Amino acid sequence: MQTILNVEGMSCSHCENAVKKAVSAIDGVTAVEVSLAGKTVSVTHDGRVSAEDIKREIEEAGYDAG
Ligand SMILES: [Cu+2]
Repeated sequence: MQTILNVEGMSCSHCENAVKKAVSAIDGVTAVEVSLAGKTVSVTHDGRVSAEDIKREIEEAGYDAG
């Protein structure tokens, strides 16, 4: 399964890595691609993970996801 979300608030590669790290830590996530320029995160995951789970992790890391 793949979920693509918009991420607001990333301004540098550190932010990009912070989002990648936070989302990668979710149980059931197998791949994460973050685009700083495109303000998106593309997440490959299994059925245990919902878009809400991903959103929550990104928000806990300090960014806005939608
Ligand atoms: Cu940054």
